[in-house]
Amino acid sequence: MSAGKRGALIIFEGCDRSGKTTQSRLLVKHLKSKGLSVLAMNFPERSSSIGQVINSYLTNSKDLPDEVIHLMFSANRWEHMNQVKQQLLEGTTLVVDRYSYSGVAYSAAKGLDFDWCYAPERGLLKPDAVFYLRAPAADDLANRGQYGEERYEKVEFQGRVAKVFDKICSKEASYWHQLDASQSVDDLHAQVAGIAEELLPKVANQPIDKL
Ligand code: T5A
Ligand code: NA
Repeated sequence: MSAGKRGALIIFEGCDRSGKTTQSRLLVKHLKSKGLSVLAMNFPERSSSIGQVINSYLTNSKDLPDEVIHLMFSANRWEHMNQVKQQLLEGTTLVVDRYSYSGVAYSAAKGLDFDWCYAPERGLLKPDAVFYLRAPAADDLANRGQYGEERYEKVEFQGRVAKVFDKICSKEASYWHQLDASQSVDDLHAQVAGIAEELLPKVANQPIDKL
């Protein structure tokens, strides 16, 4: 990519086991094979001190009030924003497994107010594209590998999370791409790769927006 052209911020969102990690890895590999500068990231980023608290919460070894863990997930994104911005400006495309929308969806599904949940996300970098891997029914993903080991992996709760993602998807339709998560890995990847390849040259000269 030539100097002065920025990379794209591409997010994968969806319920637990919807295939985000699988698809983000395939997209990274695909874009690299085209000679592009691309990096994978994921939130929560569990290696920082905040990330370690989040990890102990998710693995059920630590309990925290809903509001507190919500703000920690948000802080975990904020602590990486300078680095993300710099990489985008250097021309690197970032493929990110979960972002602010997971933050809002999981907390709102617990009963916290939607606008309250969204407030700490304001000012974070706005994605150029969100791939929303949506399962046709809440229990479609429950038989996928290792479902049920972490805190939120319960069918009824995932159904509520999906409803919040659906609401955000209809509001943010201009850059959200809803894809059927029950398709094969290869079919999904073909759709994702096609959209991403069209997107990259389009955003290269656009300013980076904020949420
Ligand atoms: N969270 C996260 C918040 O509450 N607030 C926040 O702000 C954030 C960022 C951890 C939890 O944190 C919550 C949400 C989560 O509950 P995580 O680390 O992203 O978030 O969760 P993981 O457990 O790593 O990942 P997921 O469970 O979400 O799984 P993925 O990445 O969606 O799915 P993937 O690709 O690992 O695939 C799961 C299984 O399905 C198979 C795979 O081989 C694998 O076995 N599979 C398919 N099978 C059939 N057809 C397909 N198309 C398939 N694609 C994958
Ligand atoms: Na994942």
